Amino acid sequence: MKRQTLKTLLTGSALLLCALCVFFTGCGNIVAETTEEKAETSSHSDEDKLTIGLSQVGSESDWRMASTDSVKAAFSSAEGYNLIFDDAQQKQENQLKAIREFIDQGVDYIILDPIVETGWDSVLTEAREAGIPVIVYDRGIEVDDEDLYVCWIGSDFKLEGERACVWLEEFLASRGVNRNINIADLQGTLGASAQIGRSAALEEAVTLNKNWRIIARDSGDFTTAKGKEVMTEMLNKHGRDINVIYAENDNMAYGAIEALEKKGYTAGMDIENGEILVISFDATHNGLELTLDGKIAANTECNPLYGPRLTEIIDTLEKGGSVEKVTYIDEEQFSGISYIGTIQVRNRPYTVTYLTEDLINDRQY
Ligand code: GYE
Repeated sequence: MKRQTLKTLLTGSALLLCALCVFFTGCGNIVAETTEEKAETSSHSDEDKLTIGLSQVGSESDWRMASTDSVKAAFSSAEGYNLIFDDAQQKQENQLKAIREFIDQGVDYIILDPIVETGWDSVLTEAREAGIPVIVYDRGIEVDDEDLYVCWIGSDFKLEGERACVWLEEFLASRGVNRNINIADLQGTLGASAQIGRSAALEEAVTLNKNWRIIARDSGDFTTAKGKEVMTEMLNKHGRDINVIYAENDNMAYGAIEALEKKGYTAGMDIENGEILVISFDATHNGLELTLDGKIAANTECNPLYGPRLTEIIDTLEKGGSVEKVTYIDEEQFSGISYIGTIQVRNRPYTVTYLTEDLINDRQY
């Protein structure tokens, strides 16, 4: 009886144990299911999101930071994107690596702001083989097969340079300056389309204006620090012989101004009295403040707000629409002087906006 009871008890316990096991396993299953379900739900909503691999040049300038802020805001998770952002620190090899990683990750789109124009054929062929569309923006690329990318949207950098040079011609004419003009060209990253276009426009202008000469030319890599360093070397060599600094972006202009002020020179428009006239590009907030002060004579805008333009392209593609292969964006030009209101470039008028503090504060970057 006792044995029987024990047996019954044991059997009962075993049954209870089994029941508990079943229950807990069940529970386990329920827990697992719930987690799985959850994972599925969130991966579902993640799946709804487009995954974008974006290869950014670096963080070398104010312009670049504004551009990064713009794309990050536009491709936010709240807007329905899963953005994989890579900062290449101004090295093309880092961009090539990032693009290959995007391909491995199977992103939906690759967006590229290329540091330099050449060297993209192989990696873009790999992207095409993986069936991933590539959108290029800001700086451009040179590839054998234009079908390697869907489209490019960016600035006409040569036109920016032409506008800057025509402004200088008009300014010198308005002041009756007839002397030889010695120019120091502070170039951007060599091989970048922003550098190629802006430098080419200056070369052309020097050919057209017989009394203009480029007496110094070197790359400041679009940064303040390098701009200052290169300008210091140029001033050591040429000193007051330099009349005009053609800085191919605002950050190099800041560096150049710091360098010349350190040596006791003045950045300004009175060339006849030894001031050094600075021309710049980008029209960022600080660049425009210096333009309002007259330390930068004219500042030709390069608009960095690419986020909304890129999401619009992707929206169109997602809806099965087609996009323009090449799109140039409209840009402005600013100066702290009021009397050059319009210039003629490529046979059409371009406005030069007379700056005010309010205008600077109303801008988005
Ligand atoms: O002018 C400069 C930046 O690619 C247009 O790159 C851009 C240039 C811009 O570093 O500030």
